[in-house]
Amino acid sequence: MTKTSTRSKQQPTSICVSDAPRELRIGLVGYGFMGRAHANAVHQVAHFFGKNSPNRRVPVLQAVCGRDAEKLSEFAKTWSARSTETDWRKLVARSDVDAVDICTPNDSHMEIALACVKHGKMILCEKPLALDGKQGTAMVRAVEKAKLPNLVWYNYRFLPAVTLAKNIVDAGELGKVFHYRANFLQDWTISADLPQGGTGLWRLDAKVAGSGVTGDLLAHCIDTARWINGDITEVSAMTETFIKSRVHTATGKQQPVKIDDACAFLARFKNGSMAVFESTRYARGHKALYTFEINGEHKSLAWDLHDLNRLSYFDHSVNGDRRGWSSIHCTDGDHPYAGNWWVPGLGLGYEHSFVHGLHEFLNSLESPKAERRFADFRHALGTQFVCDAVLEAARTRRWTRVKQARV
Ligand code: SOE
Repeated sequence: MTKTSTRSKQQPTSICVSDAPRELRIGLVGYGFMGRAHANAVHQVAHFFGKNSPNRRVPVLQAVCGRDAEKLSEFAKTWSARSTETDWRKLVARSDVDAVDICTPNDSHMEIALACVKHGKMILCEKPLALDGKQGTAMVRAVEKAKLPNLVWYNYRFLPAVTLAKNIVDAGELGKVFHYRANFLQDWTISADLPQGGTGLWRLDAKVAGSGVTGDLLAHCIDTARWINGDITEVSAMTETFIKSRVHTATGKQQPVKIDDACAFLARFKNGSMAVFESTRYARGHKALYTFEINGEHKSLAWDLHDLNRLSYFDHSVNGDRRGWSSIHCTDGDHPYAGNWWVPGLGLGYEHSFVHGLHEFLNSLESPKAERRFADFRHALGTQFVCDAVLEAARTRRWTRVKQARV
């Protein structure tokens, strides 16, 4: 807060340190694609959200951790990190770190998260929560027992058009919901020459990733679906691995590919609605086509990541001669998050979803009893259980009950 001196009106203004917002000192583990997305959110959020809130904590990039010292130093310079560590165990133990942001491949989430709990750190964890529900359960038990604030970065819910869809459904405007459908289509693994393992390509290595498109892409669709339309109770699924072996970057040898390259599943929700989900990395021409549609008695809604500021909206109550799909450009002050940014009509992008997610986390620190808009570990465990059930259903070729996240 800026204060004018009482001694003389001519004196310059000064910052009263005791009134300055308390920092939330974040230690970022991992400096890849997600490290950049999160670091950007850390720097942006206080510029656009929570400015008038006296108890609001202001995140700072206290430390960043990665194994390659050269890349780490480059990252730290680019993103103005205050310090670096090459061993995540040291970062987690530091007394000047309040929260740890885990941006590493999936096989390390549990170990790092459990160490954070031991050191009393808040945790922000990349999705999916863990390799499987068993690991996820241990993580939920630990953070909840220690009462540590926790978040999983399911980011797409925080795009204004997606949040608007949630708000419309929560207001009961759709009436009874009949259908939910979602796709997440990519094409980047079609070449058989692509190896498995290493930067980015760990996503093709089942030991590191846990699963293929199910945990990487469908997990996003499942998170959004459960957030908007409630719990999923049972699933039936098929998966395919089109390229059965790839060179592993660690060994230089051809090794079997154990991830699902593509997955399609049917689901039933607790509210009686039914769903179709599909994801693949073999849909030539599609880079990251995440779409969903929800059909209710009175209204339908549809969204498309490639046109992310728009929500398609159909309202059956409109007179028959004017009835049709409209396209809401969610960039006005009335739309979720949009009013904090630019003037109406100017769109937001992918990176803003992370800024909004961090904003929601900071809100929850300020008002712990307020409704949570982000996926905490428990919600993410529910998503993990759906992923587990999908993989199990594909393996057994049977309808499979989804375990609910009551630990
Ligand atoms: C995979 O290509 C990927 O980067 C996912 O890991 C992200 O979670 C998704 O948002 C975009 O695609």
